[in-house]
Amino acid sequence: MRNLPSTVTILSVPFDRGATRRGAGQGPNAIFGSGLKRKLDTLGIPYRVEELAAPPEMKDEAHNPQLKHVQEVLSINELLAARVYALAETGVFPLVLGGDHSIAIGTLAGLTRHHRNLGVIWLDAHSDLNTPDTTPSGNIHGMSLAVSLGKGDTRLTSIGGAKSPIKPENVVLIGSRSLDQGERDLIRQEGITCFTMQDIDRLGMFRVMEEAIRITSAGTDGVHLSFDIDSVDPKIAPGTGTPVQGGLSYREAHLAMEMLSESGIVTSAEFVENNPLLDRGQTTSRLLVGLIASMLGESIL
Ligand code: HAR
Ligand code: MN
Ligand code: MN
Ligand code: MN
Repeated sequence: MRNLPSTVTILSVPFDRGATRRGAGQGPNAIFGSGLKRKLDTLGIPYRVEELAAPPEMKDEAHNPQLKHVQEVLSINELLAARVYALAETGVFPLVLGGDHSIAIGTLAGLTRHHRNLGVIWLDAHSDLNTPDTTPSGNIHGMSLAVSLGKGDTRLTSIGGAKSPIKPENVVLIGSRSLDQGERDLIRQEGITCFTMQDIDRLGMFRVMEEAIRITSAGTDGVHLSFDIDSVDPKIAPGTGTPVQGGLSYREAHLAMEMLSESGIVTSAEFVENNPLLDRGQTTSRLLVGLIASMLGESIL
């Protein structure tokens, strides 16, 4: 075992209004039900658990089909940003359990109030780089990285108050295989490093992760891991709302977590888009417990 963080605060965020399919709101409970606490006890990692209550469903006065459920998304992410900021200030490792990926808006808003120059590793089948102008769905979980780069609806980009937005050169996307045209344009325009599944096929996960670690740790004052479970192939992680074929294998996903742990660069993490209503038994939740353990320092030998 190596590089165990000193204390972890698990923030459970049972929120799923950023997506079309409901169920990711039950993701955190499913992960606990699959033995996360037992696993952390075994690893000897001290932790606390907090739950952020999801906001009540709100009447959307000015319903915008390009920005669905924006009131609820604003409300949960303001709470989350404040909590993550406070945790980062005290030096504990924030481990956020989602919830759909729209909660990355709050996590990153809180982190960038503390870290002036944060690196971000975004493992996802998607890039979540849409804006209200480019979104094909209106779902805000497809916009969270764009918002964190300062692009999109100003109510979303100003969550968490004054902070330094993520710099595109500090972001690395890994596992991408479903990108919309507006997202491709933004990746090119901003010069964001993107390791697609084809890159992983060609270079291997080991080299991709070496590069990702190098890029996100160069000159930064912290690195956040944003792990969307749909980065993993739906054959082994079926419990997710927008599955895309041709994803990471079990070992590729674990190797990524093991290398991040060995590198010692990761200062916060979130695991999102686990939807137990779509899972095959506890296949996906159990996989997540294993991946979180690897990221926190569990080693094979
Ligand atoms: N790109 C599509 C959209 O914007 C799908 C994004 C959805 N899914 C996620 N995000 N799980 O990673 O609607
Ligand atoms: Mn710090
Ligand atoms: Mn995502
Ligand atoms: Mn995704």
